[in-house]
Amino acid sequence: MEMTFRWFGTGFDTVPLWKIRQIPGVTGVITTLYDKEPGEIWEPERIRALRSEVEASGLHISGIESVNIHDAIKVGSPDRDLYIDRYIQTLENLGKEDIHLVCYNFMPVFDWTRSELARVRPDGSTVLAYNQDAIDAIKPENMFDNMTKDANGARLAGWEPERMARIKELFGMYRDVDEEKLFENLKYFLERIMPVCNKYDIRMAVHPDDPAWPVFGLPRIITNIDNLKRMMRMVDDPHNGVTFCSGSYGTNPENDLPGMIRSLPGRIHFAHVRNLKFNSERDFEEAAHLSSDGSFDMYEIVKALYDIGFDGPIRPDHGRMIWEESAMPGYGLYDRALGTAYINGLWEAISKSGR
Ligand SMILES: [Mn+2]
Repeated sequence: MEMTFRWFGTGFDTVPLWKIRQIPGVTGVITTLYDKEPGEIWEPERIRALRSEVEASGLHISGIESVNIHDAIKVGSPDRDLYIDRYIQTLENLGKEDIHLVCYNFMPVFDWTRSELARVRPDGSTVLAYNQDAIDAIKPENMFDNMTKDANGARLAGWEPERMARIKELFGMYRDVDEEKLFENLKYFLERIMPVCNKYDIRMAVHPDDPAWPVFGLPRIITNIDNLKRMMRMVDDPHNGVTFCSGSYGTNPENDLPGMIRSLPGRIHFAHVRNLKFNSERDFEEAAHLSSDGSFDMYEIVKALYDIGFDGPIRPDHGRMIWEESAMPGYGLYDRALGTAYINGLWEAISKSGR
């Protein structure tokens, strides 16, 4: 594995590259052009400038999270080919800059969803949390206000104000899209992009839906191992792979996380490692990465990645907000740096005990 850290880019991230460079073991960043709308082409000059900036700090670009997918592609509307052509052009431009990993998601309307962005934990830290009853009480059109009120002024990925202003139109677009249709449209998209992925050796890594079940009556398909296997079979190319995000799949306690990892050898291209604490079946909050702070066995998760020979980028995922840091919720420096050190420690111990 390669230890990496998510970085949203200068002007968007509160954490500068030089601080990331000082976290032991981190050699790469997972980054993006945060101002790009889904459907826009990423110009070679912009990608080159991003690459130069990252490399000047002594790091490199380990992958892109994310190149977002236009709704026309997800709903399969007649203009989807135009947007797929643009996506292919972006992939080509990334490939030419020696970038070989792209994370994306296939969630309708809403990206990752939480009911709170700053729930206070017993130790005084704040975390993102999800309560099903609270979500059930919110109208979809009010989700944006709910999501952004505790965002410390940050622009949240997937919750851009321009997008949320079109919320009713978006719901209309997805009216006739069910799970089957979503699978079909994903297949169509993947089949069209595989040639460029093969040409430049770009690994596509779909991020799971978070939480891993339908919200607001919208279908969600990247939720469990059966659906993942179906997706791998339907476009059976090693470049069609997954982002294994423990925190997202783990929202459903029926997902056996180490078991899922072990059944996807060669198809996990990127790993997000974090922990959740379940307070009840309908309520969870994000926790420190340490196993004992949450509900997951982080040793077993990291060991499964080690055992399948995982060689892609790994990154700590959402951290708690601690030590009076003010940052995009989930994306402060301190707790993610602690998470990095912990994952590195698990990895070293596992690799040495296997000798
Ligand atoms: Mn994730």
